[in-house]
Formats: sequence, C-alpha cells, structure tokens
Amino acid sequence: MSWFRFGFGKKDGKSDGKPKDGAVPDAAHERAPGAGTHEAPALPEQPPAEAVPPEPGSAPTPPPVSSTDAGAVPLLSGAPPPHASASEAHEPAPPDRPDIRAQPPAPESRGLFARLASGLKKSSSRLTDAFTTVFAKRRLDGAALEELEELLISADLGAAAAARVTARLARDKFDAEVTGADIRAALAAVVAETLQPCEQALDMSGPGPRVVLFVGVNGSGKTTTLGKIAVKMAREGASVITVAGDTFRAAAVEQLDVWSQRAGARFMSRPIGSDAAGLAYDAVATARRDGAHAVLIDTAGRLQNKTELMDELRKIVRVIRKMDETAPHHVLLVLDGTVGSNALSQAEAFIEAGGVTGLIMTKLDGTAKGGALVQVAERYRLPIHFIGVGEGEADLQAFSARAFARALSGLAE
Ligand SMILES: Nc1nc2c(ncn2[C@@H]2O[C@H](COP(=O)(O)OP(=O)(O)OP(=O)(O)O)[C@@H](O)[C@H]2O)c(=O)[nH]1
Ligand SMILES: [Mg+2]
Repeated sequence: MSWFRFGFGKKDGKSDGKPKDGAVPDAAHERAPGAGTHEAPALPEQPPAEAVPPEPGSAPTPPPVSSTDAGAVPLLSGAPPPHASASEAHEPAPPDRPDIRAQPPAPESRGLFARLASGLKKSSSRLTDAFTTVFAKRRLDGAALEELEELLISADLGAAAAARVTARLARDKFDAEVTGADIRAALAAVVAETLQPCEQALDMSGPGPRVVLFVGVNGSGKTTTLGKIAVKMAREGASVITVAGDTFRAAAVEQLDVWSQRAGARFMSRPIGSDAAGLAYDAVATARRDGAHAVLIDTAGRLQNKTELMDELRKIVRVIRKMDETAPHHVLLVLDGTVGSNALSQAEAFIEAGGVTGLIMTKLDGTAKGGALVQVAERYRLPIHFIGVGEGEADLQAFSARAFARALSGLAE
C-alpha cells in the first residue's frame, strides 16, 4: 500500500499566485535543509490584518542544533519546563520525553504487524479470552449472543459494530456450537468491513504547496507523527517545510527541529509565546514563494473541552485561508490509541473546531484500546491515513483495515 498519493504540481509554486490580500509573511526563524543553525529572519514583512502582529523583539532563535551531529542535541526529556505567558491554559507536557536523537535504522516492514498485534493484545485478549471461556462448547442461542454483544461493547467496539458481529454469527451459526475461532473470524470480518472505506492514503497531490495541520490533545503524538511523515515525504523526494506551531513550549520547538533535521526538512519557528496563526501564515507564504511541496504544521496539544484553545485552532485555520483559500488541505487528528472511547469526544470537538479531514492513531504498539477506532470510524467516516506503532521514524504504517482487524481479533497476519 502506498503511503502518500504524490503527484505534486510544479515544484515552482510561485505561479500559484500571490497572497490574496497582497500581504506578505512576517518574520520567522528558519533553518534550511542541511543548515546547521537557525537563520536570521528571512522575510521581514507584514502579516494580514487577521494574523497577530509581528512579535515585539522577535529576534531570539531557538537553541541552535547541529544537523550534522544530532547526537549533540540535548535530551528532550531533560528540557526545562516552559514558562510561556500563555502556557497556563495548556496542560503541561508529559515529563517523560524520550531521547529522540538517534534512531536505529529499521526496515519499514520488519515486525510492524507483530508490534501492532502485541499493542492490541490488551484489547484482543480481553475479547478472545472471553470468547474461549464463555463460549467454549456452547450453543449459540439468544442469551449467548446477548452476552457476546455486551462483551464487544465493553471492549470499546461500539454498539453498531457489536450488533453486526452477533448478527453475522447468528446467521452462520445459530443453534450450533461456536468456537473462539468462529467468533474471532466474525469480529475480524466486521472490523475490516467497517474500517475498509477509511483506509486512504494521504493525498499530497495538487498544485502548490499542500498544507497539513496536525491537531489533537496533549501528548497524543502530533509532533512525533509529523516528524515521521516529514522523514517519509522527504525520502520520497518532496521538499518539506516543518512548522513549530506549538509556540508555547521550547521543548516542543526543539523536538520538531530535531525531527526536521532528521528529515532534511526546512524548519520554521518563532519565539515562545508568539502567535501560532501568524507563523502558519508565514510558512504557507514561504512555501508558495519557494515552491515547496508540503507544509507540515505542528500545533500545541489542547484538551477538547477548552473553548479558548479550540478557538485558537479555528484562528490558525482562518489565517492560513487568507493566504490560500484551499488550505489547509489536510487537518489530521492524532489520536492516542491507549485512551479508548475518549477518542470519540476528541474527534467530535476537533472536527467542529478544526474541520478534521483525516485520522492517525498512535501508540498502537503499547497497551492500546483499539476498539475505539472502530467507533470513531463508524460515527465520523473519516479517512484513517496512518497508525503509529513506536517512537522511531520507521514506526509509522499506512493504515490497513485488514491488518488492524486481524490484530484486534487476535488473528495472525
Ligand atoms: N509507543 C509509542 N509512543 C509514541 C508513538 N507516537 C508518539 N509516541 C510518544 O508519545 C509521547 C508524546 O508524543 P508527542 O509527539 O510529543 O505528542 P504531542 O501530541 O506532540 O504532545 P504535545 O505537544 O505535548 O501535545 C512521546 O514520548 C512520543 O515518543 C507511538 O506510535 N508509539
Ligand atoms: Mg507536540
């Protein structure tokens, strides 16, 4: 399965036109691909009226990081806690940031299904153990079907999918003895059918830079996933700009910078406390001017019930549209696979605020509660582009409905 649907328009994006209102981007810090340090602001210009004005005294750059010696980057886990003025409303970053400096080269396909299967083991064994004990040598009657349905619902599968599994079994096996294998097969079939329409490559084709916004709650895996995608795209020949739209935490900026260096991507940031929308506007303007293929914009984590923070997300989208009315081309909601049904309320809030266009579920290598993805897919019918099965750059898989369904059902690849 292909990762992305590429088919970029001309690499020179200049002819895509100027900013609609004639405005030009304001100052930002950039690091060109391969450059060892951040450069001085390249574009000392004005933002549109909507975008927040240039930051006063916006000179300081994030700590320089050598791209030729990634090992010199300080441990992200050791970064001091941020004290940005606006950061109070944001939840603190998880303290256990990993050292993401050196990643062992890993063949992409090696063990990825195994990791998915072991991550979903918690979900799958909860189900399949019960299948074996509750249904061993039992006739499939009405009571058994009801029990099974409850079991599936309690595993975050959702009422609709659970009902389809039992209906399928009732059709094929009613009044006969069922085995754990029968139930696993029915579950896998229903999950695969449900998720199949959601299995979609990320479409990065089209004229001009494709603008992708990464959104989600705190710690869901936005920055890591953006980094993995930047690496993947850059390796496939795209010129990528990464944008540190989490302007609340220095560690977040640094984390993305490290990933950008790994990808050889151009990196844009602003001083802590700056307006993320203004930076995003800048980045899109820069990409159009320089003919970049992709602009990958990180955002700060925000809880879905914090109205003010969700408004900030709306503003980012609105300001990007002032530069390119077709952008953002993708708003990717990054969901943490370990949170279970809370994914539903996250999806609802981010769809409403940010116009989510697609999903990525991370941490499916851990102790994931994968059934929730089925519920989200069922309710919102959004494309699922990728899954994360680890912290390294190779630990991102194109979403496969079949693989997910089999892992969740405790079946072999
Ligand atoms: N095991 C595992 N860990 C992951 C995966 N994706 C991300 N992580 C880890 O999850 C933690 C949070 O990831 P980030 O990418 O910083 O999450 P974020 O959404 O950017 O976090 P905030 O910016 O604080 O909102 C980090 O320790 C990542 O290494 C994954 O697929 N599997
Ligand atoms: Mg982040």
